[in-house]
Amino acid sequence: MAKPPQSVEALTEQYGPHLKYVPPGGWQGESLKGPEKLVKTHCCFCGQQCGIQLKVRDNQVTGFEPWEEFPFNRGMLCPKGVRRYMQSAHPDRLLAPLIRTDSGFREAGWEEAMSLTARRLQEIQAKYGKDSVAVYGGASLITEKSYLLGKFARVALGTRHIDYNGRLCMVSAGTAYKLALGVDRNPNPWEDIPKAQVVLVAGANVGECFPITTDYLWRMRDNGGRLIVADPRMTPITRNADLYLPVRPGTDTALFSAMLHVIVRDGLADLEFIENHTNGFDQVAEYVKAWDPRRAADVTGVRPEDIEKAAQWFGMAERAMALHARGIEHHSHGVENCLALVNLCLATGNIGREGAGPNMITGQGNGQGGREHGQKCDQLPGQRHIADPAAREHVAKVWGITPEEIPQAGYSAVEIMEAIHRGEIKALFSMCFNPLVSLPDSEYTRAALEKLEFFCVVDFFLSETAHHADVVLAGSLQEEEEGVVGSGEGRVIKINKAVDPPGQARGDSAIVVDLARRLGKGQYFPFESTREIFDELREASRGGHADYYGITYERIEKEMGIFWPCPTLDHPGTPRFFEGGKFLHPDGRARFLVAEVRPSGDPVADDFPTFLTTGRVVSQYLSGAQTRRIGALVDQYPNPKVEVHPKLAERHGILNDDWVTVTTRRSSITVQAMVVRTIRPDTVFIPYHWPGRKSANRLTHRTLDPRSKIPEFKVSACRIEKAAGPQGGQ
Ligand SMILES: Nc1nc2c(c(=O)[nH]1)N[C@H]1C(S)=C(S)[C@@H](COP(=O)(O)OP(=O)(O)OC[C@H]3O[C@@H](n4cnc5c(=O)[nH]c(N)nc54)[C@H](O)[C@@H]3O)O[C@H]1N2
Ligand SMILES: Nc1nc2c(c(=O)[nH]1)N[C@H]1C(S)=C(S)[C@@H](COP(=O)(O)OP(=O)(O)OC[C@H]3O[C@@H](n4cnc5c(=O)[nH]c(N)nc54)[C@H](O)[C@@H]3O)O[C@H]1N2
Ligand code: SF4
Ligand SMILES: [Mo]
Repeated sequence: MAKPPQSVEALTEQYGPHLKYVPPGGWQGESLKGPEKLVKTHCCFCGQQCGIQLKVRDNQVTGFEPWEEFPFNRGMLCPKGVRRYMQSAHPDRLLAPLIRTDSGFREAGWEEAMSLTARRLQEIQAKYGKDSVAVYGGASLITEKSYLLGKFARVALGTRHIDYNGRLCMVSAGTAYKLALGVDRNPNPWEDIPKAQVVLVAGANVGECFPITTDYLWRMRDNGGRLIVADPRMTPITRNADLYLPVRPGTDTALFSAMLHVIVRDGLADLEFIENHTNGFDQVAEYVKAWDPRRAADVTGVRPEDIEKAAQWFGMAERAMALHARGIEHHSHGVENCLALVNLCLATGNIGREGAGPNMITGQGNGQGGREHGQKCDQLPGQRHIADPAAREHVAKVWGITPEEIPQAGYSAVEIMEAIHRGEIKALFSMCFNPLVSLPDSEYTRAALEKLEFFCVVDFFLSETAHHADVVLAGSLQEEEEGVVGSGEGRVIKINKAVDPPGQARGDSAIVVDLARRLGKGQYFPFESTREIFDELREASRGGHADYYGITYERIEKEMGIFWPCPTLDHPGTPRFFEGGKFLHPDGRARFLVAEVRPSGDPVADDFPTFLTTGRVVSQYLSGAQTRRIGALVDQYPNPKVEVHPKLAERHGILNDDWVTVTTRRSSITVQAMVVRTIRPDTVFIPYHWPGRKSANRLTHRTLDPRSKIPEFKVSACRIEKAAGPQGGQ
């Protein structure tokens, strides 16, 4: 179907200044008359998954109450959590399916939209083969939906290609942990943090992105522990840090290698632990010999004496933890960065004990659960590998098909875009992903979306990506279907249904099941509820690393969540991994792997001399599709700004609030300056929550980590110059 061109201007116009809405019943639902009830559930935003009680009246979420008993956050919430209820009854909510016409979208009935979708997918597969259709999932979806999508792609469509937005998120850490420790999960429950004597926070803006974790860090410090922060920016927690390492973007492997160098040199390594529980130490020790703190200081910009101090604190502590997030993971060597940090913990015996271990801080709401049960391109449920014959056999049996019928591994998220450009993939079914804003090099993404012969999006808002769809199916908010999510800790918790989808909107899982039936595969999709999907997932995960068999909805509610693996109904769950030095590789040992220091994919040069790094601010969430619609959050940070150090600003004659054009090898955007002393003078930072002309991802590049396939969002080469005013008027 011909698509009317979507200009950057049109999208900026539509999604630029955000409105201050008042929903039909008023924000507090003042005019609603029905009885009020409270529903215990979790925040729909980040991976902390705070417990919250939603206030419900007349099938509308009208507010919230804290849920003091939920152990993780004990009633605390951040600015996003306290506003999430404002999505319910939002005027932008999609209430019926939309079909593209030559003059824009028109509303359609479900019968028409679904039969069109099924027909187009079938026609395209008949013409170009099964693998010409790809599926995108998302880690904001409850685990049942992510399991269902994996099965839908492989059984209903029979395509190899399914991947999800978590590919832009925790995959470098997941890949590294799997390689080194044998499993993709955090070793420690969060209650371990206050027990650590030293915590190294590397590339995580805990204050703005994981606000509730700051409470755990402060308790650690109240107990006498020390906080070390490695970040090119002095993020809010740095004010209370004992040591700050202002690392140059893209150089963490050198920093951690030098720390290990000092630890080995000074005899701080735990040789007994290394001998009894690990392999490969000698090669790593040999590699880091060349990385003395002076050499690392040249590369990282961190003073050698600070590297020495960090290493000594970490090496001498009885209990040390490393917490890391996307700052060290969003790199073309993100896996190396994480391996280098894991090596530090293994070398000092800091793992498998209270208050000791490396831990990735999971980002997305269901970042953990969403990466365990098959919506990744190379994965089957239970965190099994799709190429493993035993895994294929087990899952095929649960699905009622033969192992040969399960397709092999397909492309990852960015690779799917590349395959669309090559003409290999012709149709895309996308649920819970806004790639036009979130993928690097957004002009490339836009061109790919325009090339598709058929594109179907399931969302509750008309995201920027959905503007390019042929069919938009009105799906559900988190509070509109019951299910489970896995929090960053590895705790499986229960999302309770608070309201029905409004208008003609439907539950996401009902949409997928309906589509599978229309594709002639109804016998494999007999589900009438998410509970039935969960029960099948339990069987499918049985015996895998992420074994959910012993977890039931009832147990979760009674026990305030259960940590996987939980293989039997009377198993207590597994909050802490690797106790007693038992790792999940077949020989039970952890692996030291050499983490080579490698350059970034978009090197600085004379014409692009400054590092650009991108990330988040506290009041916005991801692509902003949700938070840019919540007036009270928009007010806190209405437009992206570029953080510039006073020295760099002075060199370019830039004052606070001046307009600045930031240019990379791809494109340029013009935003206002925020002149701050809290960033390295060779680096600028732009948050990425906006589309169109305000999109940081117009600037970023598509270099991927070869193993995790994560894009390098954290380092681009750029130049900045003062601009006369906003580009084309903003
Ligand atoms: N408010 C808010 N909270 C969120 C989200 C959100 O969108 N908004 N998203 C959630 C999700 S999905 C995620 S993944 C997490 C992300 O959470 P974080 O990873 O904490 O957030 P980012 O802002 O992406 O980047 C973290 C830090 O990395 C630093 N950094 C940049 N380059 C480097 C580098 O080369 N080395 C080091 N050591 N640090 C570097 C940045 O300065 C930044 O302070 O947040 C979750 N929580
Ligand atoms: N430059 C730069 N780019 C980045 C990053 C960065 O640091 N810098 N960070 C990356 C990271 S860590 C992440 S996680 C990605 C996130 O990137 P995205 O996943 O694209 O971001 P979201 O905003 O979560 O988009 C999800 C879409 O799904 C919809 N949605 C949410 N929940 C549901 C649901 O339950 N059902 C349905 N049907 N739809 C739903 C939302 O309305 C939204 O339109 O961005 C990445 N992009
Ligand atoms: S910290 Fe995360 S889960 Fe908790 S309220 Fe904020 S956004 Fe929601
Ligand atoms: Mo993320």
